[in-house]
Order: sequence, then C-alpha cells, then structure tokens
Amino acid sequence: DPVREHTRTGLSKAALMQAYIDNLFYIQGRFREVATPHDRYMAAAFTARDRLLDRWLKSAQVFKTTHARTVCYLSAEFLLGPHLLNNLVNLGITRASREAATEMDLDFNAILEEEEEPGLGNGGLGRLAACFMDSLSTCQIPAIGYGIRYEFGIFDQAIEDGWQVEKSDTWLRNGNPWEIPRPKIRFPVLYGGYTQSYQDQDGRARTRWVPDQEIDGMAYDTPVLGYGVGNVNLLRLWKAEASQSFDFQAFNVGDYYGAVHAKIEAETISKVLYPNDEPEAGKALRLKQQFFFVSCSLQDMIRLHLNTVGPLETFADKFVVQLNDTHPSLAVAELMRLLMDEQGMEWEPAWDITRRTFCYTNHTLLPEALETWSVNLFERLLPRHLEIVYEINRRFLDEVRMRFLGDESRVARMSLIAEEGVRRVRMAHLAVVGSRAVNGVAALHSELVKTTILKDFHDLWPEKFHNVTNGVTPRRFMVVSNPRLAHLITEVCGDDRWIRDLGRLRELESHADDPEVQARWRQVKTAAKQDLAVWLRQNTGVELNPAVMFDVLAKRFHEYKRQHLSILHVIRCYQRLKQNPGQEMVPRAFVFGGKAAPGYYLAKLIIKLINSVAEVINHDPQVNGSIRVVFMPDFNVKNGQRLYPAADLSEQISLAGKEASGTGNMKFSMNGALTIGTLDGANVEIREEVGAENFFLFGMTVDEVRQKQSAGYRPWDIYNGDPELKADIDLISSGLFSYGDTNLFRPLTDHLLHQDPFMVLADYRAYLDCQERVGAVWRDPAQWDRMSILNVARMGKFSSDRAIREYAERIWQIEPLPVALN
Ligand code: 26Y
Repeated sequence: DPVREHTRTGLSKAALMQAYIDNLFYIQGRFREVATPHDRYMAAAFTARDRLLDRWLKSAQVFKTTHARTVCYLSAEFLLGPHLLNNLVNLGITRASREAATEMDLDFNAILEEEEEPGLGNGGLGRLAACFMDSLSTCQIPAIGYGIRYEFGIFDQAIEDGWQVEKSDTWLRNGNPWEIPRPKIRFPVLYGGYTQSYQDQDGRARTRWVPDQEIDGMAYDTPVLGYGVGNVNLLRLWKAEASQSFDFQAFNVGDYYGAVHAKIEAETISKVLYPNDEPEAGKALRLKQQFFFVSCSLQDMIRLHLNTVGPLETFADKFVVQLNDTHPSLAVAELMRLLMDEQGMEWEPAWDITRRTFCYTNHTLLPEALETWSVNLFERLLPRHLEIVYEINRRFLDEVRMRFLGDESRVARMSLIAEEGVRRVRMAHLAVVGSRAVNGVAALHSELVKTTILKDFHDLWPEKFHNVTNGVTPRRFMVVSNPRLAHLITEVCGDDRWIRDLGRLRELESHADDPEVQARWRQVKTAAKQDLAVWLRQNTGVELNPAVMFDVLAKRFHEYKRQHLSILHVIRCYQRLKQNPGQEMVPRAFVFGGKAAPGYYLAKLIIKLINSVAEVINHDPQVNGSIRVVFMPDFNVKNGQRLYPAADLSEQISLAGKEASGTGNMKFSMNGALTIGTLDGANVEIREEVGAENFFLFGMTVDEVRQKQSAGYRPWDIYNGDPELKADIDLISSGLFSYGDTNLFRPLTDHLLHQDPFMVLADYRAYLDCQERVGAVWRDPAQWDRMSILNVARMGKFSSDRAIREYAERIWQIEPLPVALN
C-alpha cells in the first residue's frame, strides 16, 4: 500500500500529521478527543521512530554487505537525555513537525516536555558516551554502543528543607517508545563456582569453568541517527533475566519458589545504576553488572563476526573496542576466556587478538576513583577470570623485568595485583596491558596520565599514549536546546553548515563588534534567561530578574569541583552589601545545580549550605534587589538544556589537576557564557581557543598546587591572614544560615580550616579578585557581548565530531562509510 509507505517514512507536514493520527489510533489505541498528554507524546515519538527505522535497516544492510569495520563503544553509562526533539532535528523535520502540531491544534512544546529522559548515567562520562554516539553516526562511522539497560537510572533529586532527597527514577513506567526489544538476542552470563583442568579430544590441556549461577542478558536496541545523514548506528543495552535453562531445572525438581527467587535475583543485576563518589562502592553487585554487560557484548560481537566475516583470526580487523574508563575492563579477561575456553584458541593468538582489539580511555586521576577489586571478591565471582588475570600478569611482569633488570619496586608498582593490605586487582593496569592505545580526555589530563598514575607504563610503551580532548554535540547543546541562538547564528553565518562543521562558527568573529548583531545576541540571551526564570519560579518559587547577570555553577557535587568556593563568594557579596548598603555592585543571580552521591556526606552538606544561604539572602530586602541565589533541583540533561542557553557566566572552578576535562565548560561557552575558571582540564584549551582576553582566569596552576602541597599546606594560616575570608567562614559558623545552629555546618568549616584537601582557601582571594574583573566587564555591555560572540565563534574545536574524527584516525584506524539518504 503506497499510502501506508508514505505515512511511515514521509517527511512532509501532511505525512507527519497522518502518521501521528495513525499512531495515536493504532499504537496508543486512542481517539484524539480522549488522548492524554502522554498519548500525544507517544504518538509523536512513534512518528519519529518510524522514520528512523527506515534508515536503520538500510544502514544495517550496508554495514553487513560491506563487512564494515565497526567501533564498539563499551560504557557502563549512556546519559542520553530526551530523544524526541533530538531525533526531529537529526531527521531535519523540526519545522514540519511544529507546523503539523499547530495545524492539529497541539502544543508542540508540551508534547516535548512530556518525555521522561533515560538517566542511564551519572554525569560527564555517561553524557560523553551519548555525545559520541551522536557524532559517530553524524561522522558516518559504523558503531555499536554497548551498555546496561538499568531499570532505575540516576536518582531524581528533590530538595526538602534545603537537603537533597533521592527519589527513585522510574523512567520505564510509561513505556519506552525508542527501544526495540530483541528477545532472540540473548546470551548466558556465568558467575561463581570453580575451574577444572581437562584434556580435549586432541589431548591438549584445557580449562573448564563450572559456574554456580547462570543468567541471561537480553538485547534492547535504540537507533541513533546522525544529523542530516542516512547513517543510523545501534545502541544495544542489556537487560538481565533469569536464564531459561536454570528456570527449567528448578521447575523440574519441583522448586517453584526457588525458581521465582532465582528470577528476582537475576533481574537484580540490571536493576539500578550506581552513583559515583559513593564511599562504599565496593559492591559485589557492581562487579556483577560490569561483567554482565561485558560478557553479553563480547559474545554478541563474536556471534556477529562468525555470522558475517568468518573465522575469529580477523576479529581485531572487524572490531575495535573502546573501553569507557575501567568499568568494562573485565573485557580483556573475558575475551581471552571466550577465545580460549569457548573457541578453542591457544593463549598466544588469543592474546594477540585481544591486545589489537581494545583501547582504553582514562577519565580520572583521583586515586580514590581508580577502580580496584579485592582478589577475594574477584575469585568468588569470576574464578576463571582471576586465573587469566594472573597469567596475563605473569607474562607481563616478565616483560617488565627484561626491560628494567633488577628494578623490583617498579615490578611491584606495575603489577595487576596490588599487594599492600588485602590484595586487589588494579583495573586500570589490566586495561592498559590489554589495550593497544590509552588516552586521556584533555591535553593537560593526558600529560598528567603519562607523568603520574601511568608513568611506569608510559616508560615502557610511550607510543601507546594519546590525547583526545573531549567534545560535545552541537546538535543537542545548541540546536535542540537553544533554537533562538542557532537561528541567529545561521542568519549571521549565511547558512547552517556550522551544525555539522563547527569550525564554521569562525564566521561570527567579524561580527563581534557589530552593534546590530550584538543587540540581537543580547535579545536571544535575555529570552533564554526569561524562560529559565519562569521555570525556576514555577519549580522553586524564587523569582529572578532576567536583566541581571546569571552566574551559573551546574555539575555533580564533589569537593574537588569546589562549589563551596563559589558559595564563599556569594557570602562575601552578601556581607559587603550589608556592611555598605549604598555600595555599587553588579546585580547577579547565582544559580546552582547538581546531584551529590547519596552517601557523600560533605557534598550533601554543601547543597544544604547553598540552600540555607539562598533562604537568607532571598528574603533579605536589603540585598535581594542586588543578589539572589537559587538551587535548580534535579540537574539532568533536560534541565541542563534549560540552563546552558541562559547563563552569562559559567563557573569552572575545580582545583588545577583534578578535573580530567569537564564538558559542561564547553556547553556553556557554546551558548555564549563567559567562563570564570582555573587552568584545569579542558579549560586550558578553551582559553587557548577563545583567547586569554576572553576568559576569566584565576587560581593556582598544577605546579603551584604541587609546590604548596609539598611545602605543607596550612589553610588555618590563610584563614587567619585574610579578614574577609575569616568573616565569611565565621558567618557560616555563627549559625546565621542555620537558625542559630552553630553545629550544622561544623563538619564543613572544620574540614576547610584544618584539611582543605582541594585548597579552597588557597584560591579564595584570587577567585574574589577575578569576580571583580567579571563585574567590571559586565558594566560594559558592548565589551561583554563582543567576548560572548567570540567565545561562540571559537568553540569549533569542542564539537564531539572533532573528537570522534581524532579517535577514528589516530586510534581506531577506521574510515567513514556513508549510507545514502534514499
Ligand atoms: C566506579 C563507578 C561507580 C563510577 C561511575 C561513574 C566512577 C566514575 C564515574 C564517572 C566519572 C566521570 O563522569 N568522569 C568525568 O568524565 C568526563 C568525561 O571524560 C570528564 O569530562 C570529567 O572531567 C570527569 O570527571
């Protein structure tokens, strides 16, 4: 039926209207008169999905027939954000969809708002994986993203009495129109038990793993379309289910309750995403999760290879597997097991394939964030893998001894097993030894990787080490979230090619001083601030004036990110206004957002402090005309998209050397915010690109941090030597922000005065001075607008398309494979 064909794939307004009505009727089972907002969203989502499927099947066909080399991006997290508008943008049908909605008397924005985002990640690392999926498709690189289909993603954050309260995220409750269940794509995953030696038919010594638990992983596929291309890649997420064979056994012996119990236990494995920065993160379930998705993914690749290409000898030519941090690094041992124990390969060829297959990205230098697993737990859950790790280690350490004769302390440092205290498996070492490339995520970070945590490995294999500076997708973080700005840029640049080729934003440079462009630039920013103000009023009750500077700090809460440095500045502004009411001060709205790990006590106390300071300031008529403070609850991708377009000032104030890259810094700057920041992570490169004169720099360098630390850092002395700093901390201690309770914030103030591991006090004065410079520039709108325009104009480097092209050329050795549109 040609009409039906057109309804499913057509891109015209008429086709979209027809498809919407059709889906509402046949998928949702509703007449238009009784459709709920959610029905309308579902019908719209299926309308977009139909158009993805058409391209997806074509892509799959092209990739299969050409035996395309494929990137497999293994990540425990994919923080995707809402799908609908993003897919409409990539399909190129936003305008037609909007018009279709209008014609049917539907509120397009209300339909978009109805979508609940899949929060399958914590923050930067998970969102990076999602940006990379968008860019892989847009850059036409055949790719599969592999991860876990958590039933509960990152918790929803509510603020009650100023405290963070965690609510469970039930994103699947109303169904997920973007995924396609694949009940036939299912693999067994094994745990526990013991290993045995035996001889195979040819008399060769082999090992057999006799596990005591077997569960199944079932695939759920989400198509990922690139922008303006026919390429669709696959995001394949695994859900844990009771194994059918296990189930059958239990029923056979009449153990009905036992079988049901086993079902529940199996399903636990993909139940919940773990927050990072949890002090007690040594959970057996997390190790089980990691092995679960790694094992399913590798079995899937092997199946695909055997079905399409043939013998496994060419596995590393067909697939390159990128490990997103160490969370999937068990893959090194699991691929060895699958090749040897299941496919009958010998150690040497299996090891050769393994080492040519994997690449590893490091995302942190913080020692407490480097993953290790106790040998005990490892052995209990994965006895065969521990044997393999030991054998990898034995061979590897022999190699180290040959290179560095007699250097046994180096051997101990490099071992895959840490021997101090309880023995632990060092996952980063496993990842480095099992990979052919290792990279950091910003220039500074990659240097520090080579000279600090992985120095010994860099001495051994310098050619393995790379930098690929992170990037973010301009589709979601400009076109989707800031359509007014995108429209203005397209008009000033003359066309919209910048969306796919972000370097073209340079066109804006020559307009940076044009008063007319500046005026429109300012209007766009003010409109976004108005939108945010409306949302914040509705959701927090706090009113903001869109004319004042919006100074925004939004990211996960962690001491190293130093949200408390920012709140000290807020308190300073407050005290200055109180002591000197006539004082000229640039009016500002301080907007905070971010989640703290549920078990991270100090981070949660900092959230409470921000809300307590907000309470006092916002209710003090003497100051609330000049400064206001608001905490945006539940900072996630959707809320981030409200924030980035509305920021005038972006706070990127981590202690130098601690933030691997940061990606929020890029999202803000792309939307015309100026940055106040330290020389940390990608801030360094952002400043290089936009020009030092267009960036508010403050704070110690990595070297200065080191010097101060080795000279013996004494925050107490800084406190006593700076009367304003002392007054700010004393005001917190006084109980002013805690209804007279002088103990509430004691753990925080004491920690700052006596430990201050992230040197908040050391950078306090420099930060305040820098904020003065920010205020001075704000007073000169033409200057501010010029800097804002130049920031956007020079952000080309920070597109994730650039990052993906660098991976493709330097690390993956893979070429684009275009899929024709029609
Ligand atoms: C161990 C497990 C619970 C865990 C889960 C998630 C540990 C860490 C993480 C997440 C780490 C993360 O988000 N790291 C960030 O990665 C970004 C992308 O590279 C960087 O921009 C950012 O600086 C870094 O902190």
